[in-house]
Amino acid sequence: MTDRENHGAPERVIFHVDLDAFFVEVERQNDATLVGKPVVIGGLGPRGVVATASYEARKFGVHSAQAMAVARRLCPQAIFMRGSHGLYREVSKKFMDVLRNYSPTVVPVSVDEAYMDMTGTERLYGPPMDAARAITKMVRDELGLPASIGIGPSKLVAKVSTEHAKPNGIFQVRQDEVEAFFAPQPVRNLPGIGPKAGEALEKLNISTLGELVNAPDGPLRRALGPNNADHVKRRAKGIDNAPLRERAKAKSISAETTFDTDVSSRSELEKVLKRLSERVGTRLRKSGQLARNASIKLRYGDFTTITRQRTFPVPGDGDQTIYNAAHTLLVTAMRQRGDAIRLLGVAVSGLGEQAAQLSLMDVNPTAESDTSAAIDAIRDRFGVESISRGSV
Ligand code: TTP
Ligand code: MG
Repeated sequence: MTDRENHGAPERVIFHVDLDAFFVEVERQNDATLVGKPVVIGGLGPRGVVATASYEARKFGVHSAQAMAVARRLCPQAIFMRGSHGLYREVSKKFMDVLRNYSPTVVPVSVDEAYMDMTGTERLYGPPMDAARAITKMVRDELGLPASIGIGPSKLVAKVSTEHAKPNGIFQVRQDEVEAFFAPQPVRNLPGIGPKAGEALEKLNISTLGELVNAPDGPLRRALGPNNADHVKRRAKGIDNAPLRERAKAKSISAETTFDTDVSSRSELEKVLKRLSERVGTRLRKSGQLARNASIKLRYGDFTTITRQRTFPVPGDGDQTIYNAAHTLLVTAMRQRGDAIRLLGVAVSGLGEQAAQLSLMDVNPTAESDTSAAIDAIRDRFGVESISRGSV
């Protein structure tokens, strides 16, 4: 007998809906010549990063967060584009509105992804598979975009199911199928297992969720920390009782690096600052929000730590916007105290929807991104050295 039967509560029906190759499919709406071809969207400059790739390009190994230079090597025949970020935010809103036709509980988790509570909707829409088919059809009819849906008794199971549904599919896992579904999955498929935890588990010879469930607690706790180990083990069994509406959205997005040896070289710090800005920018754009401020965090060799914050002229999500503000802060801080630095961090805050409305009022927060695109286009034609921005 399962826990659920003990409690007599009805099985929850949670949908996790995620658009397929979101940025690419929006571009295809505007330009049908992109259909069926490998398309890669992201930063086109020399240090650019892939935001997303069409499934045709993924076959060559191209994926999100990869260096654009690597993507170009793997799939030189692809069409490379900077993308239209203001448009993605607008389409994202319409997508969430479509979902709200089917459930009062729609919880967006990123620009192209939401959880829906579909418990008790059978009388309205029929079995979950039928409801899911109706939703993907409406998304296709209204927005022209392909979506995939994972269905499960919890957010966790629904989310993992979506990976099996993609692209353009629906995949349902019922409560009594959860354990068997999870056991053979690689540990990294479990949301929350990042590269670090993945590595720690690898060292313990744990590669699947089934192995994780059966691993002895001692080593697991030493590898992941005592509280985290228990939590991860429960999730590896597919146990997740989290309500759909969890904590409030993150108030900030940050990335930081601790150096092996303290650094005082300005050019070295600028290089790292650039990389951190790009990492934060990528996550910000994925969240579909704009930020009002950027901040830096500096920890010196003696462990004193400072943070400094700066507000953007207009809310933005561009790597360059973030880098410019962070750079100004770094230069000022270094002038005040020139000691070697142990840790460098970049964050954005003041995240919000209110900011997105600005773009509809023609204050164009992506103007800088568009400039980047123009520069990138010239670079593509005449080589990297032909034009460089004054400030960098
Ligand atoms: P995802 O849903 O992760 O990716 P996707 O929609 O492109 O492809 P699929 O869901 O079919 O696997 O992210 C949604 C969008 O967010 C994506 O189109 C581009 C953006 N994004 C980034 O800019 N950087 C990233 O690292 C990721 C993962 C996404
Ligand atoms: Mg997606």
